[in-house]
Amino acid sequence: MSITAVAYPNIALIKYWGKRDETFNLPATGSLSMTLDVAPTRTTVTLAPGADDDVATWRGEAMSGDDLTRVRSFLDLVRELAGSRVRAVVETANEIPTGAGLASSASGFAALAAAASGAYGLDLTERDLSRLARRGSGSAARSVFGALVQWHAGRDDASSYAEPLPASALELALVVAVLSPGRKPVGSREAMRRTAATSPFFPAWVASVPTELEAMRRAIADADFGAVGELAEANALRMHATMLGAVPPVRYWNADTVAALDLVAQLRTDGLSAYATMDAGPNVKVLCRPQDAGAVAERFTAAFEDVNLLIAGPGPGVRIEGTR
Ligand code: 2P0
Repeated sequence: MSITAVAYPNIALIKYWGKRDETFNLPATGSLSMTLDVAPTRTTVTLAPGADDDVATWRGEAMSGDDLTRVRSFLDLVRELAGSRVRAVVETANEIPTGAGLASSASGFAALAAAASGAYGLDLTERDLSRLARRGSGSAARSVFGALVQWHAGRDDASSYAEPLPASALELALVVAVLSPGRKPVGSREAMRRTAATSPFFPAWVASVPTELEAMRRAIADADFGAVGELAEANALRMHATMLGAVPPVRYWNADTVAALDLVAQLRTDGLSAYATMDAGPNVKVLCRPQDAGAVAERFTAAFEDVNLLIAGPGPGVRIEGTR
């Protein structure tokens, strides 16, 4: 049995930062994101009866170390649900440009959850697929669905899942400006843990997110682009402020980050409705209306000698592409 699934990355407008429970990957707060239409991950899971252990490849090369351990632990979860001891071969590839700051773990675990649950014969609802993907990586719970998605923090494993927001007339584009490729100094998992454990600002973050989520839901329902942008930018800055309060501080920003944020502010002064968001890295992503994305990209090209740009719109949820 062999199943191939495809999933896309997502970018949070209200961020997930901090866990309440590490075993079940329960977040401290809810979050809200847009699934993108660029940089998919394609994953095939093939059952291998008789094999001693799981094998995984990424773009044809054998995975090892922590990456392999994470895939195996995830397959153990699926096997537990399916009552199976059969090992598997996992082949995965993504088109995410290295260092683009688009987390590959979200698309990666959404695709793995769909392919593995299918290969092991689990017939999951989308909600249960989202819960399963969450166990691999929190943000993967959101990539199960397309376009605008909310992940409910929930109280426990059963109640922490993502679901699509009601249809809205809001049109969004995201310009990803990659100014600083290369590995980040602290991975997001460790940075999150440190922030929750040591930042005196973390309780304030947890207390403020529910109100921000409500405001964001309203702004989306009203298709109020300006309100969506303002809320998203403020939320991203608050997430980073919370990290800066950690001991030792988690600072992803560099000089290019500040220059890019200045440029986004300048775009607004110049009458272009654009707002910044950032994740666990130094790169800045710009939210704008689809018809403005080209102009935003041009301003980045003009301002920075060495910038790679990616323009994304809303993309689909995870789908099964093939069964053999
Ligand atoms: C988000 N990020 O909401 C936030 C904003 C990064 C910054 O979700 O430990 O890889 O696997 O649950 O999902 C990155 O964290 O963390 C993330 P785990 P994940 O998109």
